[in-house]
Amino acid sequence: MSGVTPGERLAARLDEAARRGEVIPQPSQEAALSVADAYAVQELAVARRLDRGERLVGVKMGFTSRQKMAQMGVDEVIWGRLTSAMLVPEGERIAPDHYIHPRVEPEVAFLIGQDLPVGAPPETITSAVTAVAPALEIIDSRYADFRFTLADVVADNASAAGFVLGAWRPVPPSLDRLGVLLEVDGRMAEAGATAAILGDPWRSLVAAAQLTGRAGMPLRAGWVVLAGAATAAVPLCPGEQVRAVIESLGSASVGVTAGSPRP
Ligand code: OOG
Ligand code: MG
Repeated sequence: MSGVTPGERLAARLDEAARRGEVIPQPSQEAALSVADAYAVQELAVARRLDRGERLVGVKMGFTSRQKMAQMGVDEVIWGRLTSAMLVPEGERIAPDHYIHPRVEPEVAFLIGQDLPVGAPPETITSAVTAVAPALEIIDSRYADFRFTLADVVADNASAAGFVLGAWRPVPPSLDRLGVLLEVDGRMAEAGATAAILGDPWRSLVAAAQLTGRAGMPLRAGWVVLAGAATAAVPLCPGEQVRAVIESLGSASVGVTAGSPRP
């Protein structure tokens, strides 16, 4: 016996797939995978990144909007881990060859100002937020055509690949009625509103604190929480410039270099 568990083996395959920009088969097609097991695989896969020197810098929420649930064919909110290597500086141009089939989506980001105890009440959770920012999330499923079950995508760290933060700003009085635009090369690709995020992005923040707390990973000072996409995601293609604009919060943008064609 090698002593390697099936969860560790799957975590290694997912981690390698992300590093190499290669797809792997959906785990659920090979063996039964519960959502709880999938979160354990996610933790193991991200631990490999941490072993290479990346730092945990926050969490991302997934499927907090009906648009995303419908686009991806799932019906439950999930979460994933953000690491330091995933942060793409605002305005940067990224190389497309690094990804498999990246997509981009507009999000609201929260900055956590203090460590949160497990089981903190919603008021404590919301008052720990010191700033908010418009954000872009780059997602890149390690499965062909972004096809997965809920457990598959949880194991794959909720398709996390990168994120871009616009300027942090003080917490506004409310966040639930802000218009959201996703622009590609200056043209509108998707439009929506922050209300699409569980009715109010604050609900997503509270859910993030509760879900991660229950998993023994409560939110910490300095962490970022991505509340989940306000619209469907769009493909991120070589040569493009993408911008998320959130009413009264500002914008976050990222470019993609022309890149080299895939072999
Ligand atoms: C999973 C990630 C979902 C969101 O904002 O809803 C997500 C996926 O769509 O592949 O990040
Ligand atoms: Mg997202």
